[in-house]
Amino acid sequence: MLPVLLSFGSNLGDRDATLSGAWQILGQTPAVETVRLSSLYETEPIGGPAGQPMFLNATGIIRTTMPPTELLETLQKIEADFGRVRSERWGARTLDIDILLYGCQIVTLQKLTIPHIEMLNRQFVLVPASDIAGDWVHPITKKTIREHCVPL
Ligand code: A4P
Ligand code: MG
Repeated sequence: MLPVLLSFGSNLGDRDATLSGAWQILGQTPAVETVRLSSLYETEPIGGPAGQPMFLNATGIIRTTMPPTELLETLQKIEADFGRVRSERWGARTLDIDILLYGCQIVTLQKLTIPHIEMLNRQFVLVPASDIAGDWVHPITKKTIREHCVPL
């Protein structure tokens, strides 16, 4: 079982229910053990079209025996299950789950880059990650998440 740091984001629908529901489903997934979920943070949208609703962001530590690509597929299935609401924007995604860190492994595949390429540039990732994984060392920079999480 390797520890994996995940990020969760939602800015459509019942964001709270989506994030806690996704965490619960992960806990019921074979080969996955949920360890700890951060607090939920309401954050200004970064990038994307203007006028987007606020995000709710969190990070979570799981442990899994799944290899990275299989975990990605599992997470994408959970996104699909939770991430779609029936509204005029039918099909809009309400849940994004990214793999931030997978133990201390570095993965560079076309469909999967670990550590997540943008994680160090994003306060909405680093702040919740510091909550639960402050001592985790980024395998490329060799610095801890806490060291990367510089208050603005
Ligand atoms: N992919 C590659 N590496 C990874 C990885 N480590 N984890 C690929 C997960 N996926 C990874 O992602 C597109 C593709 O990235 C996947 O098919 C996978 O093969 P996606 O989630 O389907 O699509 P996306 O949302 O367009 O891309 P991405 O990269 O998840 O979006 P971003 O860049 O993360 O932006 N502002 C705030 N405040 N909070 C947010 O959560 N999120 C975004 C989404 C923008 N602004 C935000 C937030
Ligand atoms: Mg994603």
